[in-house]
Amino acid sequence: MSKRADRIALPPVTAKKTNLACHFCIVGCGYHVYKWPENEEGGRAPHQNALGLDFRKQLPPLAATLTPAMTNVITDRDGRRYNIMIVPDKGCVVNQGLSSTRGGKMASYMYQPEGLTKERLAYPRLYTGDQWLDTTWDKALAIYAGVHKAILDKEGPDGLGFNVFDHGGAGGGFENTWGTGKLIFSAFQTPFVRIHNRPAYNSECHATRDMGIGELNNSYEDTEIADCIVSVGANQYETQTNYFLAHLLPNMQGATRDKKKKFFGAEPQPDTRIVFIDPRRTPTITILETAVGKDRLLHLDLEPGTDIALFNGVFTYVVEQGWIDKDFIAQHTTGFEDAVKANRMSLEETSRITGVSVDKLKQYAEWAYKPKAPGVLKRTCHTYEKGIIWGNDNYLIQSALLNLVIATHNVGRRGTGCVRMGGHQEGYARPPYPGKKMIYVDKEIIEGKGRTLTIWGCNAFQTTLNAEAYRNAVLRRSEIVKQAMRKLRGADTPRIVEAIVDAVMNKGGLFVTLIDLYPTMVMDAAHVALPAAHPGEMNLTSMNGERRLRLSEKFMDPPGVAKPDCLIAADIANTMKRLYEQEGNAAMAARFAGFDWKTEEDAFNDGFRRAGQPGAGPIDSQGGGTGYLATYERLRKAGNNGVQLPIKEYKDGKLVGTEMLYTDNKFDTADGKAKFLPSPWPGLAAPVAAQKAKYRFYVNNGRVNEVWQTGYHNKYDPHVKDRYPVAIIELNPQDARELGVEPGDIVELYNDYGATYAMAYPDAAIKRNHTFMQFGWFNGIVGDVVTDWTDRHYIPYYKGTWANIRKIGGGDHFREGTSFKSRRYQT
Ligand SMILES: Nc1nc2c(c(=O)[nH]1)N[C@H]1C(S)=C(S)[C@@H](COP(=O)(O)OP(=O)(O)OC[C@H]3O[C@@H](n4cnc5c(=O)[nH]c(N)nc54)[C@H](O)[C@@H]3O)O[C@H]1N2
Ligand SMILES: Nc1nc2c(c(=O)[nH]1)N[C@H]1C(S)=C(S)[C@@H](COP(=O)(O)OP(=O)(O)OC[C@H]3O[C@@H](n4cnc5c(=O)[nH]c(N)nc54)[C@H](O)[C@@H]3O)O[C@H]1N2
Ligand SMILES: [Mo]
Repeated sequence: MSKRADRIALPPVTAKKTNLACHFCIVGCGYHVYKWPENEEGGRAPHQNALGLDFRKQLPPLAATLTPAMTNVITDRDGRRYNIMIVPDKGCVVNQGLSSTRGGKMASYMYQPEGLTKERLAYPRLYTGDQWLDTTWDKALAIYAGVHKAILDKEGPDGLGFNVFDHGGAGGGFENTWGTGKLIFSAFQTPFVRIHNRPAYNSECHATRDMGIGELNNSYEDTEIADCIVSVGANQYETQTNYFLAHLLPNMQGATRDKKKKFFGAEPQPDTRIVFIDPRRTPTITILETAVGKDRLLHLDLEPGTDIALFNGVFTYVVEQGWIDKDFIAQHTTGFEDAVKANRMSLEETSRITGVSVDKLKQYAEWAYKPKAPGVLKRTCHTYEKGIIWGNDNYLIQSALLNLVIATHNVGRRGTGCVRMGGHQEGYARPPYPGKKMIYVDKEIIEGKGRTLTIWGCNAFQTTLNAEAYRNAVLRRSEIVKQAMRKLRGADTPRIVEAIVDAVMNKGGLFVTLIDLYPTMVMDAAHVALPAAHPGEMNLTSMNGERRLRLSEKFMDPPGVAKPDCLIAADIANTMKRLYEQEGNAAMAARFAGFDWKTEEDAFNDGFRRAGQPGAGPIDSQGGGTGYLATYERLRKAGNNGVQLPIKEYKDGKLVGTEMLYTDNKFDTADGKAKFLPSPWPGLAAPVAAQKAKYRFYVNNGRVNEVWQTGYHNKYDPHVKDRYPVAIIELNPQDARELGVEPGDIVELYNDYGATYAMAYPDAAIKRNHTFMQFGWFNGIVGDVVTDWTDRHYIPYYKGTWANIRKIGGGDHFREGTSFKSRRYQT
């Protein structure tokens, strides 16, 4: 898409129309795709274009959201070229016609051999020692399977490493998590696996699950009808944009009063209030202040990493005030008294630790938990994300928060809930993890363990903790394999396999495979690269943050010979199976059986649907039960509104879902009772505290609106790359002056773990000695200065590290092309 495009071709009425849930975040906004031959165009009269809009006169405001970025020209495998237009669906209850700056560019990010996405992997590639060469699937699979089989035979599966996505949307969906999971856990049976965003195979939510409460337990509608919203470590405007615009904001603006009446009748309806718990003044906070004023908004700008103390103090206070649901606690929970005892903390002590005044703590407690009339509990919806998931002790923070939520019965009632805001959409369906205990995979790789590493739809080079040390180890070990490959001349597959196996078994090498859309930074270490397909190029089901399952339909071909991940998994399994059959090993061949899928629908039916069949037992607590009711055909009909899992029944031609979990007060514990967990304040972990003692700046980090994750598409998009040529670091202007740093200057961050670069972006909203750095960007990797400390389940504290900053040089050329206006819209 050219930067200067100012004209949009309209879809003719004959355009093919399909559904697509945006794959750029958990919210999963509904979009419609229109596709029609390149040389055709619809007319401006409403009956002449597929949008049914009258373009002969000026459209009324917001009648349609249409930009050149929502269009593209694509080429299918038969060589035919088509226009595509991907526009938000007004009929979708999730986004109601809104589009984010990310989803609104989906069309631009579909494959175009001459355009923005031209770097996509289209063919399998083999690193021959000194050069990447395109090769065939057969050759690449033969080498991959040959190496894996040799290691499996020699020493079993423990050294077969995988970094793999576990989610929905792109790089996920039920089809692909099932395909990869079945391959890795049932066929290879390796425990040496980590998830895309953390260094082990585990949950982001151990504590809440131990307490019996799954993390996606309400609907976006509950945010619309809540009396109070408590947002903890989440920046919804930038990270769940249309959840914020279509659900949170309308409630704060009073636009949902009628809905509340419908739900709650005569129950008192106080003006909605919101409490943000975040060390940083986020764009979400400033935008909301601008939209609805400051009176009903409270920001608890706590000291980094002190959430546990904050929740314990407020829990103690709320219990003392009697603002709890005693009957509910008595009948449906266990462990209350122990938690009260273990977590007791006065508001004065809480204030001393968190830096939040006693008055503000009381205000929070009153807004969120003080009954709205005698005996009438508030309906408070708690939403949290990476500020505490990647916070100072994930397990204890979630315990502390949930204690407060359970005591005040803010779960299982409409208008309440305690939920992750979420990252990607979800699509989890996998056999159980085969390991006896979790493994800190990254650390073991650094220590020289593991023989192979398949990096599948993720990129730890840019996103892991202690990232510089990690990259260093992987690059060093992969180079040993490259050396061995470099010496080969005219070698056939067995000889190539032999050389690789020798390098990894005897010389400390690591054989690295990338399965991705793009040749990412991981290519620096890889030996084989396999091209994957993403939504739109395949059929894919995933669920959003309110468990809404949708089918995103295929509307175009993937580039070259790229394939859906589930079918790549099947190819790997089938190649392994053939190798074992050839040597007459029926037992091992059987382990790799069950992958005779022709399409992604076969993978869906094998995984998601079978998981839910009566008697088979649920594989995933959120998808299980009655999953067999879901077919592609029914989901296609359910359109962008889909169905909220778990599915209850199929009635009158419709799938019937579940809006809220735990309305029956039966929780996911053995005795069905929600469980309080003691979570006393532990302080900062020693390695983190050591950085804090030694270095000046708190290096907070996370997302910016325009960029999706590692920027795998964005880095080729001038609209985004010119805005963020280097990862930005927001810092206080006074601090910047002291460092002699101007906006746009390049600075170095360094501490005991590593060093990286960033582009200075001073903003008065950032406190003295605090910073906020864009995470995951290819040019400036904050993970280089993140410590290797994790909680007991190997959950990192990505958000908390400290570093020094020094100026590297002037950024004149960045200043010319980049705006340094505050990213916080303010009046
Ligand atoms: N310091 C710090 N570190 C963090 C975080 C933080 O807040 N701070 N956040 C963490 C979190 S929450 C996350 S989610 C991670 C993100 O870390 P990653 O998951 O590693 O980052 P992504 O960019 O989402 O990686 C997706 C990769 O898969 C490819 N891809 C996309 N779609 C497909 C597909 O359909 N198939 C295949 N095979 N590949 C595909 C993309 O090209 C890209 O290379 O980072 C984590 N790391
Ligand atoms: N635009 C955009 N949207 C995205 C993504 C993206 O890459 N770009 N990625 C998606 C993914 S995978 C994820 S996981 C989500 C993440 O969504 P969010 O969690 O909303 O985003 P983050 O920016 O990672 O971090 C949230 C907040 O944590 C705060 N924080 C830092 N330390 C602390 C602390 O000690 N206590 C508390 N209470 N807060 C703290 C930060 O100041 C920050 O405002 O976003 C999703 N949406
Ligand atoms: Mo995430």
